[in-house]
Amino acid sequence: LPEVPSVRPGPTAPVLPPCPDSPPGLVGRLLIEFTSPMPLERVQRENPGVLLGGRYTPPDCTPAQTVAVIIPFRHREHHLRYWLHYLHPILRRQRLRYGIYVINQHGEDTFNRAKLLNVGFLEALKEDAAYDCFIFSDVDLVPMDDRNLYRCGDQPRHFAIAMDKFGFRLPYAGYFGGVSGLSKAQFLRINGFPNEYWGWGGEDDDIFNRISLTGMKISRPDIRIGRYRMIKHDRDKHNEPNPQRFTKIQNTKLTMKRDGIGSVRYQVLEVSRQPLFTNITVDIGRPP
Ligand code: UDH
Repeated sequence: LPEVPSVRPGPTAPVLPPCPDSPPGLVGRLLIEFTSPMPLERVQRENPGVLLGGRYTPPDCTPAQTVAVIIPFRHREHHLRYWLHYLHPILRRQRLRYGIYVINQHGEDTFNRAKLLNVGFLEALKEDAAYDCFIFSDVDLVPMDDRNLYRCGDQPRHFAIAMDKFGFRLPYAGYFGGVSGLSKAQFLRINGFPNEYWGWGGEDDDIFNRISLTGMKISRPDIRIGRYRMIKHDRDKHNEPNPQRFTKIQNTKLTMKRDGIGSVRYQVLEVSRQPLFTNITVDIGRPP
């Protein structure tokens, strides 16, 4: 007979206290630069507490939320290394329970940021149904202050409000680009993000419209805290400005019911759990 290991009731695991609202040990303003080389081995070595797939849970407290960070991606490995290098320690200091999902668009057809974010929402939930907060972050944006907490609140949150490339100001009142966060309920309430913005631009304004049209308001950090450095880059191939974006954002009210998380079609080609993130390569099709 196979030996059955005897399970003895051991000492019960200690119940950790809830994580504090303002995490102790934040450092505030950070020095962010993108000149020193950043090999992935170094980033791995410096983040030993991160589990396979880029998962982390604070060892000393129980967080109120479980956060999925979703990154739209194609051919930006160099940016991703800086992002991981800076963000893992920040998210750890913020005492978040989180996972990092890089949603990699397969092939060379026109890029579609918002559709990739929809895929990230669904695929993260397939991995862990506990995710209740979704942070959507471009791969080239690093916060300059760790008091900019990557959490969800009672309204959708815009984090990247003061980027260096815009002179550390909001470029316009309805700007919702770069880094944003919605709870699961908020995301579903707006039917997720549009799938029909191919190429650069407009999708963030459409998301802003969805939020306003459902009666929600954007919440933002203090302008001194919501500062970001963007890794300088040229325009990518196959992500040209979308000439339809100006008319499309006029029609959110009509399109948001049929185009969103309820209608997204895609095919996952590979899920690969890396030491610091989960890579999901996906075929999202091409513009009609
Ligand atoms: N992204 C990729 N690969 C691509 C295109 C976009 O990963 O080929 C992702 C990435 O996360 C990026 C985000 O989509 O951060 C937004 O795309 P973007 O960085 O191209 O958009 P942004 O508005 O820049 O930051 C537009 C081009 C600016 C050219 C300026 C030349 N001086």
